[in-house]
Amino acid sequence: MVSRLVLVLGDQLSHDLSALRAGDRARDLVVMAEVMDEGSYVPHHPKKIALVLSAMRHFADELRADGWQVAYTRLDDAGASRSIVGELMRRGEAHGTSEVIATQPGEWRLIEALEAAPLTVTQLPDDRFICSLEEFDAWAEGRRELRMEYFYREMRRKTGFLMEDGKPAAGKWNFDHDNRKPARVDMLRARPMRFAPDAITKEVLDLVADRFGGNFGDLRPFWFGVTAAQAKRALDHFARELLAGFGDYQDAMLAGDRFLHHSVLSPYLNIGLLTPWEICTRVVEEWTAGRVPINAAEGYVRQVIGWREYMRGLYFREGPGYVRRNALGHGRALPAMYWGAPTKMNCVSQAIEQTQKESYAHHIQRLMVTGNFALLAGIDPAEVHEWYLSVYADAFEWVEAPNVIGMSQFADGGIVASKPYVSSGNYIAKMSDYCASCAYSVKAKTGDLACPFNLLYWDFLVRHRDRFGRNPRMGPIYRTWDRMDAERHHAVRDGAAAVLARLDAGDEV
Ligand code: DLZ
Ligand code: SF4
Repeated sequence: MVSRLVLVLGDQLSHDLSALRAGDRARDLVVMAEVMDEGSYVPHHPKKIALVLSAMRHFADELRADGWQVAYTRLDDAGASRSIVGELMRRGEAHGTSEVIATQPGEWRLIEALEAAPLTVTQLPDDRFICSLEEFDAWAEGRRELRMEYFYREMRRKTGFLMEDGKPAAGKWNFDHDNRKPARVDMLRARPMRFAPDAITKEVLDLVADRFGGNFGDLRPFWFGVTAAQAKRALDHFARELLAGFGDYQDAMLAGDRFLHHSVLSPYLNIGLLTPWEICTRVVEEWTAGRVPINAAEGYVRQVIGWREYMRGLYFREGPGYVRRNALGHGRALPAMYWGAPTKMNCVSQAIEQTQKESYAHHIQRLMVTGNFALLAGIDPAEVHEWYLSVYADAFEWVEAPNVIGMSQFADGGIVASKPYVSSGNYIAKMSDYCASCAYSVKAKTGDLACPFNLLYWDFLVRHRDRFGRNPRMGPIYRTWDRMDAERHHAVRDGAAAVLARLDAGDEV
């Protein structure tokens, strides 16, 4: 006899999940379900689907070994329904209960589905985060501006990470200024740890190839870890081999090196195989032992306890309508190159090719290449949001939407970012080796060879002058434009119009 169902979703694979803590091994039944609705609400990258499904199957085995009864639905099970709620109802009917304990999902869509279900569902807070939603709201309440930096300092104080006698370690809160170095190709640089697929993963890979083989993205080779033990090994490897250079090179991009010093731990963290405490404890340990510089440890800890938690707080604070915001009124369709069609822009081509192969690109590729281009070209932010949610293995809406709608596309009108993250080709030229082998010239500001980022940058600023012209941080940029002569103005705007017309016609850019 089962008294309640305990729901565990594909990104809730943590043994100390609030729903599991509230459940009773002796009387409750854990429900885990591979369902088509979750596999297809956006066209997920096949690697992302395989990661989630294989990690779910491994986690279910761990729960059984830990004494839980688990009702696990495989995607190809006969008689299974399409949705999480459908599976809860089916299991409930079979076991004579309509009571469900869940941990609040990371997406409004599912929260609302659970609320509307004809079941008695208790949604417990997801406390696998440093900051609770109540705590975030209390921090945000009454502030004119929500600045990540101040939130981050609160989280440093709360956790004690990199704190000495109540003060920030090494005398400063933030060492970002040191973290902007370009990088050189280094054949000896370590790579993120790779894992060979075991029998469970191999079975999942066949299933995903069969059901989702038409989605954008390469399924194989598949090398992600799929258990907490593997994720821990990947963390340890990162801390020992790569962390030291993480700070210096975190914004660098190289055609021949997809990962540089990035940890690629976000897919594990965001499905629950690692906790923020575990990661930060390990990173701080390396700094305390004198093995990594402060700018590396601080930069990494800031991403985890600062930025990531701040994104989550905002997503839930802003409500379900956030993903539909479009403050700049952008409506252009997402160009086919985002789904792998050819482009002559080497930076975009490199970022998208590695996205296709790895289901991963690092933050500057996402923000300053694909995100920057979409914003400059005036792409509909809802389409941009859906693309990022689809293609990245670490993308779940609570973290992806504020990064894309807010930070990258300025579609929330300035809640996350105080000014739009736009740049000409100069930034990409400085931080990468992409421009050297590009069909365009980053030095050319006008003319047929001009880098499209150079043309679209000014065109964007002029189009949106009403909104940004009075922003004190953007004044100098507009003054630079005003100093250019009329001929240059025409050449830039005509060049930009030609690029946009090619995009609209579906021609290669
Ligand atoms: C992303 C994903 C995929 C592809 N498949 C499943 C699934 O079959 N079953 C499941 O429980 N969860 C899956 N997920 C993760 C959910 O989409 C995720 O829990 C919600 O989007 C909330 O973040
Ligand atoms: Fe990208 Fe422009 Fe550089 Fe080409 S020249 S790689 S389009 S920034």
